[in-house]
Amino acid sequence: MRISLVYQILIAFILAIIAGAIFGEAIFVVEPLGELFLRLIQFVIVPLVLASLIVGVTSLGSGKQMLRLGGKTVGYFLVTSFLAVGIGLSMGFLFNPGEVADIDPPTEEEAEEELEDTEEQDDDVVDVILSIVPENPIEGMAEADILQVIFFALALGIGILLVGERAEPVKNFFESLAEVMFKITGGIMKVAPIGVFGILAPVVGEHGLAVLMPLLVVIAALAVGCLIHILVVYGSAVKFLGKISPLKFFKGMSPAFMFAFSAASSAATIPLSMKNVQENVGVSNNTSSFVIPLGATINMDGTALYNGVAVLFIAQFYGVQLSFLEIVTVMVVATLAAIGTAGVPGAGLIMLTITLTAVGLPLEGVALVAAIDRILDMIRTGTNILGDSACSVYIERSEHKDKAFQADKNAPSA
Ligand code: DAS
Repeated sequence: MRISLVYQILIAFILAIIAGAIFGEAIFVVEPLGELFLRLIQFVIVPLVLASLIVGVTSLGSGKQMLRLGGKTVGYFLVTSFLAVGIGLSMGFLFNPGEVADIDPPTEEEAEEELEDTEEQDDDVVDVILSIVPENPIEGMAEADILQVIFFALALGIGILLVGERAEPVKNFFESLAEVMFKITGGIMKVAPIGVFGILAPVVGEHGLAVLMPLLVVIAALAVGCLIHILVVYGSAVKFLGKISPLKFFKGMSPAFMFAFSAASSAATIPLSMKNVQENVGVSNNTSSFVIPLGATINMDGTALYNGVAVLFIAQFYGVQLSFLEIVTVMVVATLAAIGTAGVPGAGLIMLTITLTAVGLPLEGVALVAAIDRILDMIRTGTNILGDSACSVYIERSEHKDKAFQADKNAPSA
């Protein structure tokens, strides 16, 4: 009897928690399994995003269509991220995590070293936007800088559109490359449960279950906030904008959600998100190959929501009262900074320093939440990838109207 991928991942997830709790740090012996799996995923991401995005763009038709599509997509991303920060702040006020978490504030030097390794990665929003344009596209691909790969793919796709007929061989090349990459991805996904076990068991082995106690309220506030955002914002977007059943959407996206939750990386989930949204939800390859990679890189609703919760937790913990204007500042900064967050583990923690700085909160607070960042990252990353997929449902309906959600004839089968 074949157990479907989502249940295999779920079983691996539960076994990882049990094994981590039983064997503690000894479970680190399985860490290479997780490392190997993530490397396999990283190996396909750049060629997959490049080829599928070029295929997506070149099948969009006129350049005008591209601009309209990009505008709609980014507009949707900003609105949902802004709503997410609002929900995060509301959870912070509701759960009051800073009042109940009876842990000692980090010492000066603890906070110092925590900040050291986040400082140099801090980019302000202008730098992030400028860095999207690659000085050398090959270097951008070699460094797996997804934003630069996306820029390169968009440029190539639009170039192919503008050249027209004579660029047919280039277009055909990328179409077959996309087909090959999807086939390889499908093969790699078969070992996802082993990868998830190798990623997760050491996390539980290191932190144990007890360490979570004092920060459980922060985790609960984030989890409830993300659940509300997923059910209310994404459920409504899928139902009223995409005009498809939210149940079908959530069920269809569950393997990708489980994987994103376990791996805490939107980038690593791109292949599986695209596979699920195409095969289980019916979003066309054109739409998904544009929206999913872009969303996995610049749309981080879970991370924006986490900012709302974490900023309030730290303010409460240090007894700082935020003014209305400071709350609005947090909402704007967290929404924009979410664009700069990379789809890799731990990126949200770096973004938090931008928001804390914007409202003058003690940066030592970063050291407080760093201890459980991996757990928080799992929740926000799972939310992030659902947000990207919900956007692709809205774009599919908006671009294809009543012809939306047909099984995409020319989609590369996995
Ligand atoms: N782990 C990031 C992602 O992959 C999110 C974050 O760190 O906030 O989406």
